[in-house]
Amino acid sequence: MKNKKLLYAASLACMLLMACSGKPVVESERNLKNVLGNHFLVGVAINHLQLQGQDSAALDIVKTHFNSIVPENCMKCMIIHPEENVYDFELSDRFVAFGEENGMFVVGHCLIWHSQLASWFCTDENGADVSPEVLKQRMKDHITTIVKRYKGRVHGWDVVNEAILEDGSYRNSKFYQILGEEFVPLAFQYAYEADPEAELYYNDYNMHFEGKRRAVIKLVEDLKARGIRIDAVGMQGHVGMEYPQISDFEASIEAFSKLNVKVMITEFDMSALPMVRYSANVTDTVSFEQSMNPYPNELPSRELEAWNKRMMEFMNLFVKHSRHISRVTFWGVTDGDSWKNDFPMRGRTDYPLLFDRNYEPKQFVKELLGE
Ligand code: 9MR
Repeated sequence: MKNKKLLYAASLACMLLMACSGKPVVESERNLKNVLGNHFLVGVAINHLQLQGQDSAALDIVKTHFNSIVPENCMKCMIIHPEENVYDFELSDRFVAFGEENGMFVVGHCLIWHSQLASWFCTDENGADVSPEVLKQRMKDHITTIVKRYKGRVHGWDVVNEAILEDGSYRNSKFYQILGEEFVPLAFQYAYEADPEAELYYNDYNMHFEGKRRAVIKLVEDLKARGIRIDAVGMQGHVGMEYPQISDFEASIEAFSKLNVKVMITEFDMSALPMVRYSANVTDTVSFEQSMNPYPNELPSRELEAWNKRMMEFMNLFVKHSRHISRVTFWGVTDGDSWKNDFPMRGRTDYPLLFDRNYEPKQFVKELLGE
């Protein structure tokens, strides 16, 4: 309740600020980026359809409510760098241009990730693993080419994504197998050299697990001790109705806040469906079961109310820690866009985002806007 009041007070202060600055407060300015903008950037992931001009209604929402964007898929290795000497910048160019045209804080996602990695990246012509030297060179070429292309235009990069497991051990990815833990500092160093002005982030899901929390703290401390730039820890936040406990999530925000880096909530969505898996690792899938898809037509009002309430609890948590949290990004615009409809079980109907399938704001958004 106290936090809720805080949120309203903040939004009121924001309105007052605008009024005092001489800028008229018109109806169209009651949007998320104005209401939350004095706490943190309000971001959203942009998908292929939007970039290809096939979903202008979603783009209108993006322009109205958000001041930061991240590409949901188009900068992933498989898409942007499908073969060793082939880059495909078509969609990423459009993505960056859209951010620039709309004066947004543009985030690049993601430079080094075990998943959606083009098959050539870690193997030689016989399919065997490349040597550490070759992999370092490939990482350097990949990072340098992409980061330099958007130098000064992409403001922050998810440099390394999902390198650590819940128990705190390193994921046994090809990068880890060939280079050991060293692939992380190398990636950050290459990114820094390509654009010394860009912010650089480590990004992961399930950051509320104690083991992962500890390992990420160590990762950040080690980079800093070696004088390697890291600006933020990105907590993805693919959460559900039953997980995680907000107190566990908060413990990680607090722990990362003490590291002298920013904290960012980078991929927030909240599944309204029964929990199947808490992992956000894209290969952790299970086969479809009707009983796990209880709301194929609409989310019943009781469940919707519970979803709105829990979203507000998370938002209040972010506002409470906004001295350290510099950005909160949602992983898609409408429920229809969400990867959660197909993960971890393909073919479910989920309701994890701020706008429904008719592009209407959920009650959570209306409340934030004071409606
Ligand atoms: O939402 C993304 C989905 O459309 C893709 O199919 C999938 C694989 O590339 O990646 C999803 O986004 C992931 C993000 O890039 C990294 N963190 C976990 C996200 C959900 O899997």
